[in-house]
Amino acid sequence: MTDCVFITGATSGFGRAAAHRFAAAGWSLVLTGRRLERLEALKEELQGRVPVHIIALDVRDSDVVDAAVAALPEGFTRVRTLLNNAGLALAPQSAQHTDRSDWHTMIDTNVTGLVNVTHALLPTLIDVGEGATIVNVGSIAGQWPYPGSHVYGASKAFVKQFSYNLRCDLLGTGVRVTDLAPGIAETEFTLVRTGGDQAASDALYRGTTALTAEDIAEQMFYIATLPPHVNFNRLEVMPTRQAWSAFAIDYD
Ligand code: NDP
Ligand code: 8X3
Repeated sequence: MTDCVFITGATSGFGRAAAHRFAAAGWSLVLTGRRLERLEALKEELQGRVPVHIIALDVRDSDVVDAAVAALPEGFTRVRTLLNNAGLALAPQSAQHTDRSDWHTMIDTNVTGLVNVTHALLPTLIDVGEGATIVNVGSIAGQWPYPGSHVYGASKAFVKQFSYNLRCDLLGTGVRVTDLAPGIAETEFTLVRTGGDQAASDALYRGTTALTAEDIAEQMFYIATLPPHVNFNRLEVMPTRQAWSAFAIDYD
């Protein structure tokens, strides 16, 4: 039986690139996201090479997630790697100028959605045991503060600590957990964050060299195919052309 990867947020960016990377290595794919047309197009592209099962779902809905996992068809039930990748940032302005609903959407997606999928797939991953892998997509924003990160960065700090805590509880099961924490990467992320402002997204990436979705997909694949006795607890990766900034000081 081929290895099987379950990818959330496969309709764009890292998740879509990961679908291609794991397909290239012959893995069976369970691809999820809300946009069915994109899932269908991806399935069309990849199903000649590997088995592909698509599920249009919103990770925020635990009942839907549980039902989707319970209904995985034969050939897709032995999930060996979970890529908890679905997520988003909203409201790049300062906290005091944001809508509370945007905060809720980030928490519901990046925190609640991620734990929903994890909870649904944990019994399977534990059953697979040695070599099973959970890659939780965190962010440099979960470690380092910056203006406009407010709830987004806090949600990714949750991802980091949840990953570490899972490691404690899963000790002895063989299941690995990694907080993969990228820096700036060019995907649809900034388009979503800015409410569809293509010019703002283009401006952020123009004139520098951001990470690509393929860079992150390669790291996901690397983490998932390490020898079973090796666990990366956290992998933080920035492009060479990104670093930290100075402390801000409020002068008179
Ligand atoms: P994209 O916007 O390109 O992709 C985000 C994916 O998440 C889409 O496939 C989207 O699918 C899915 N998604 C969003 N909300 C939901 C939901 N409620 N239910 C199901 N799926 C959902 O961004 P990236 O590929 O860049 O982002 C992937 C992850 O990487 C995110 O967790 C992000 O926070 C993180 N990240 C991104 C960085 C970057 O600079 N790009 C850096 C660090 C971390 P759909 O809309 O079809 O549901
Ligand atoms: C997204 C990366 O640099 O915008 O998680 O925080 S960054």
